[in-house]
Amino acid sequence: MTHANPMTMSYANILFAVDAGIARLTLNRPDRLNSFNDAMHAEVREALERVQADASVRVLLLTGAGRGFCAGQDLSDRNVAPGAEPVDLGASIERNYKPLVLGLRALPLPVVCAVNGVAAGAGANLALACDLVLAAKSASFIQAFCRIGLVPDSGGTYFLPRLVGNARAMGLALLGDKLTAEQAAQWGLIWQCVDDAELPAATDKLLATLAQAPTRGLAAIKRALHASAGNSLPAQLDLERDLQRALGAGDDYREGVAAFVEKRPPRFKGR
Ligand code: T3D
Repeated sequence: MTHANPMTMSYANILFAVDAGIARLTLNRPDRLNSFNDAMHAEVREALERVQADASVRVLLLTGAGRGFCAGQDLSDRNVAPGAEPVDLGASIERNYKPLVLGLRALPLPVVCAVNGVAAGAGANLALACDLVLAAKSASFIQAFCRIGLVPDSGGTYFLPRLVGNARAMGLALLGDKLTAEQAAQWGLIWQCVDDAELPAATDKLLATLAQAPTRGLAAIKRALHASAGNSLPAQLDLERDLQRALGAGDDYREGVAAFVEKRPPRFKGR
């Protein structure tokens, strides 16, 4: 499907385009397996601000160029040689990784991650911060932090135990072994693993579905599921009530019910 006004923005370290309700953000430093430096972080932040500000966007895709998805922080970007001045990694997290993860989680639309190759370090946890993760069979997930004396960041210590339980989270984080995409899907770390050749078509199909969906309703589902980890059952029931009340007053709910009654496909506007 082609939109009347497809929009492509020019960046040095990412590709970003909006078309037909779909925003596509591709990490684009393939010679470094799309690892993050400050410049790439800044471009991703700006692209996410565009997504947030553009009411026509109904779904966001995050993926990587080349053979990798993302290898986390660019380890060649700073001097950490023995004897060098210590670097403040906390400042890097505060400035870059924390806003990135929180920004993706807070976006009021579904975020799809198509993991096209290896996802290591913060790259693995960036994928887990997305709402639906598809991965090519040849892709893998590596909690590489322990190999360089660090702790999983970008939400790794939050997502892993919640997604796969403590035993598997400990194994992944303490050993830093490669987890294949197939195993990741079997463990419930990701939504789906598909054959490499099928990843583009499977991703496009998912994006097309989500771009036609009742976006405001999906945003509420995302919000409720994310809130459930920290809520009691009564608090969660209250949240569901409040969200349902707001959605029940919306156009998409009326359209969904009308379409059901009239036995026709719904035409959701995302409101
Ligand atoms: O700001 C902060 O530092 C705090 C935040 C930290 C967040 C983090 O993400 S810390 C963890 C950083 N990431 C890693 O430790 C992963 C490092 N990479 C790897 O272990 C391996 O590259 C992979 C397992 C991901 C893939 O292995 P392989 O054999 O498929 O590829 P390769 O040959 O290692 O990498 C290909 C090229 O990409 C290579 O460059 P070359 O030799 O062709 O010129 C390699 O150096 C480069 N590359 C891969 N990962 C990184 C990288 N360059 C810079 N930084 C990287 N993270």
